[in-house]
Amino acid sequence: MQSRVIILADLDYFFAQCEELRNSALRGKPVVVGMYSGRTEDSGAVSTSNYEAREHGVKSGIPLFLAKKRLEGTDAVFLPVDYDYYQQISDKIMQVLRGYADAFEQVGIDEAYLDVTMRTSGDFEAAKALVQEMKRAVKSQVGVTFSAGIAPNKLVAKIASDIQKPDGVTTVLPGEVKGFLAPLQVSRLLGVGKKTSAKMEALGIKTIGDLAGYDPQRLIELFGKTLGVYFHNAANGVDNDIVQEAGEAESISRISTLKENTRDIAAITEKTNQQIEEISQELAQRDVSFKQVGIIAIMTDLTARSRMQTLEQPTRDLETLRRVARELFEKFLGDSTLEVRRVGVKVSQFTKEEKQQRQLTSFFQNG
Ligand code: DCP
Ligand code: CA
Ligand code: CA
Repeated sequence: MQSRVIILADLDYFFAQCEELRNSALRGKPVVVGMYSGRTEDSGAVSTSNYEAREHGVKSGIPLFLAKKRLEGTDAVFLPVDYDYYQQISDKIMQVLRGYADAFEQVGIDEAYLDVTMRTSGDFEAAKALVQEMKRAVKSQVGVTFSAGIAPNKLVAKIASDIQKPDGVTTVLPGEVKGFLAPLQVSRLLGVGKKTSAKMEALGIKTIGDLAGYDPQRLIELFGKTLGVYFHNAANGVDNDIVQEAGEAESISRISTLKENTRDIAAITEKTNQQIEEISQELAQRDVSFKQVGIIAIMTDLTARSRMQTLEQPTRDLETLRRVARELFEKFLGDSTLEVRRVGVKVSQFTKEEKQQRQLTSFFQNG
């Protein structure tokens, strides 16, 4: 399978840039947007600041009184957070960006992932040109700049977007992923906070490269299965998470009525195999694999029952789906005495497989 082309666009110094947008007299001056707690005149924290203010060590999260002190003697402007206004600007920008994506996923108020694999035919040079076009469009239609990362997956695109700011672009080609990540601090990875990075440092793991080379079995012992597997995959630049609109269907399912009420597994699987045929086509269209299979049965008394199974590995194999659905129905019929009226099949937990990269799951299976 060819590599995906994923963009993460992150708006520059967003709240402060919005303030500059509505009042151009602010441009060139240090601008600090603060969350005032109201206890005293200066109590509260910095929400964000523009790059002029950052030169004085003023950044998100520091106390406002400290920001005041650091900006003493400058023509700095302090403003309170106006969330509704930033939301309006964000909505406009997201609408523009959405037009450039095969699939679009907004994250928070100032970031969005774009899957542009199809429209660029998987070509990263085309993606770079596309980002320049997006930048021009957002600048001319809304008046705001953003920085972007272009990479084979969301994890790397996000980290790349942080490298050149403001108004920058960083591209990481599929073959460059490991080398790009290796020298970076582990704290760049989502989920590695102060506590975790301290724990890792005590183990001699400082960089993402250190983490990538660390024994995965040991990581699981230290951090548990879920986190251990995630850390290993993330450090190796493996991330199959798909770009998906929040609220977009995260499952594919079919349900239909049987010719007659029955407890006959052959009659049931005849119906579900038709459904599975359709589900399989949709999986191919969306280019996703699934990890979870569910069945549903509506009984003659109209109660609904469901059963679910999570697979060892994601798959899109038709035979596997047929087999698992059949097994679930066989078990289910053993648990009930009623006849079945309607049946359904559902697949969920979608991923996009990057076959060329070694997966921890297969790593364990092969020893
Ligand atoms: N924000 C906040 N408090 C924080 C961090 C962020 O209120 N501790 C708000 C203000 C930011 C917005 O969220 O403008 C987006 O956060 P980012 O982390 O993306 O930071 P900026 O967009 O401000 O700056 P950058 O140019 O580094 O992306
Ligand atoms: Ca930002
Ligand atoms: Ca952000």
